[in-house]
Amino acid sequence: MFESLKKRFQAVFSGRTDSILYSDLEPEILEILLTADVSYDTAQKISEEAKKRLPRQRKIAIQEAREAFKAAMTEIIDSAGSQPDLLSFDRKPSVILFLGINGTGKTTTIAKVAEYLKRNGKRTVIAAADTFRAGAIEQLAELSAAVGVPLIRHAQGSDPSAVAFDAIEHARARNLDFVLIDSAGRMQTNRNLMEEMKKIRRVSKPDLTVLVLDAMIGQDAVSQARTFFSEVSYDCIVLTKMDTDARGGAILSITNELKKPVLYIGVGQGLSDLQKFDADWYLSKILP
Ligand SMILES: Nc1nc2c(ncn2[C@@H]2O[C@H](COP(=O)(O)OP(=O)(O)O)[C@@H](O)[C@H]2O)c(=O)[nH]1
Ligand SMILES: [Mg+2]
Repeated sequence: MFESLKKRFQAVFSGRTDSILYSDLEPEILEILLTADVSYDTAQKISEEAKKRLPRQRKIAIQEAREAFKAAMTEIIDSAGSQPDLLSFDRKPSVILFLGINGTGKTTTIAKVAEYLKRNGKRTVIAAADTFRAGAIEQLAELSAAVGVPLIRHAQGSDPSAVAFDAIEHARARNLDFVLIDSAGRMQTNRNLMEEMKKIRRVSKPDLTVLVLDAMIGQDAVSQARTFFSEVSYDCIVLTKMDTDARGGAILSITNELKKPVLYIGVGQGLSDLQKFDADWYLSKILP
């Protein structure tokens, strides 16, 4: 993952023995960030944070510049707040609502999270509340069967909030730990769908609302999150498809601009291809 990004940082930070001024490195660093899908504002912010940590006029060793740059990126990621820990949720049932545009990986992520919870001894039910798209309910039926967790489903076209409500009732009656609610992808222009999403939230009163974003769309993920979800709040983000040729910078723009922590990253299509996002792991992947 992110090999090309690491290679480019390697060219800046490795094999240099002379001391330098940070300002001499700055244009190159900014360019690398921009080509890795970091937004202009976020790239500037990272550079400013790095400069704050370094002397202005004095030349420094390259290692010192690297440390300041790394600390700047850590600061950006940390500024989004800390991640929730699902295993410490103790309300029964805890309700998690998943939102996102069609195709970002919502349904797959729900199956992965259900699998993760099951592996950790938690009992879960899934609500097939994407009743809008043909095939969505069947897809979830297959996935929930593969994981081995129950699915609450109604007919296609029925009220998604009613599905969510039934799943919560199902969990209450059986003392289950989690309800995971799928939802239909949103069209910005479709007011009904926006209202539907608000209604699901109102009815299900989620303990956690997760926005699923696709890393392949890079910088657009941030504007998508802004425009589509300006009316419905969410707590944290899952960034999917990090295993594809995603250039890796989206994490920095998302945390800096949306100020929501990344909870998980999707690293493949399989049920176990979900990783808890870890800033140290990420930085070790992109920096030499
Ligand atoms: N490579 C890869 N593919 C993924 C990942 N997450 C989801 N997908 C694929 O993306 C496509 C859309 O996923 P789906 O869960 O149906 O998206 P939804 O419309 O948001 O529910 C499917 O082909 C998934 O297998 C991921 O982390 N990596
Ligand atoms: Mg879906």
